[in-house]
Amino acid sequence: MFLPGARDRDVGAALARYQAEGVASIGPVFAETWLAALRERADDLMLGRVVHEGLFFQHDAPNGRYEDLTHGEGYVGPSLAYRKLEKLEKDDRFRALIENELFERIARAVIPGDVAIYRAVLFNKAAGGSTAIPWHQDAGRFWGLDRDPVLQVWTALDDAPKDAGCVSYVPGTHRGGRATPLGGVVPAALVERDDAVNREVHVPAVAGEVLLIHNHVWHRSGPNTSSRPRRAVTICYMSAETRCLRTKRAPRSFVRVFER
Ligand SMILES: O=C(O)CCC(=O)C(=O)O
Repeated sequence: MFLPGARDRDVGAALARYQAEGVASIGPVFAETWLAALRERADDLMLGRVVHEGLFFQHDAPNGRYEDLTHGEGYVGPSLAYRKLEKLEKDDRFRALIENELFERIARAVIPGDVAIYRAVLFNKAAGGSTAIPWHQDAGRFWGLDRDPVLQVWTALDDAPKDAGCVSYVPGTHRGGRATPLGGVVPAALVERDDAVNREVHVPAVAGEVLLIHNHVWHRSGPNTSSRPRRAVTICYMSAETRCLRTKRAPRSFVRVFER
């Protein structure tokens, strides 16, 4: 799974940067054979060649506009233009990624006690199209939890240069907490007030590179204008004590991944 030495890499400096800036790279971590296996599985899931009950799918909007995405349609047939797949923990290969020893070490350095995941997501940007993701935070009432998670571990399965829609962020914004109580998309007025576009830092990544992303940092990603797919997996780790507050349906319980 790992590049030589990567499993035991010292991540102290990256953790300090993540705490200070809100995003930090720990560099390329995964070997090409493992990345190829994950890319193959991502495509097999989108094409319906591997099926897991309960996997969440959201297809890209035909016009590539975030505002025009449809919600609740799920799997709409074989296509490599799904924007997002969730519940990757149902898949054995992605489960192995979620539970790898390096990610465990990182999660335990940030999160006291037993660790669960809020979500494990494929963010897919099909070649020559796809949807830009606007400035957002991954927290707030929208997430329906009794506390906000703080750690997302993002892995590039393909090279993700700027023209393929790399992640970008506004350094330090995580220290301001939630931009709105609701969370999610940061309202345009706040983006303008805080001059986000001029403070934006792009984080082009190579295949196998891993980023630590604080849930409160303002981040976004552009469309993929390149001729290659851009697939990435993000895993949100949190304390296993985190409770779901939703009342309209039965509260969610979260998959525990690292227990003492
Ligand atoms: O991979 C991307 O394009 C965006 C990732 C992201 O926004 C997230 O993990 O919340």
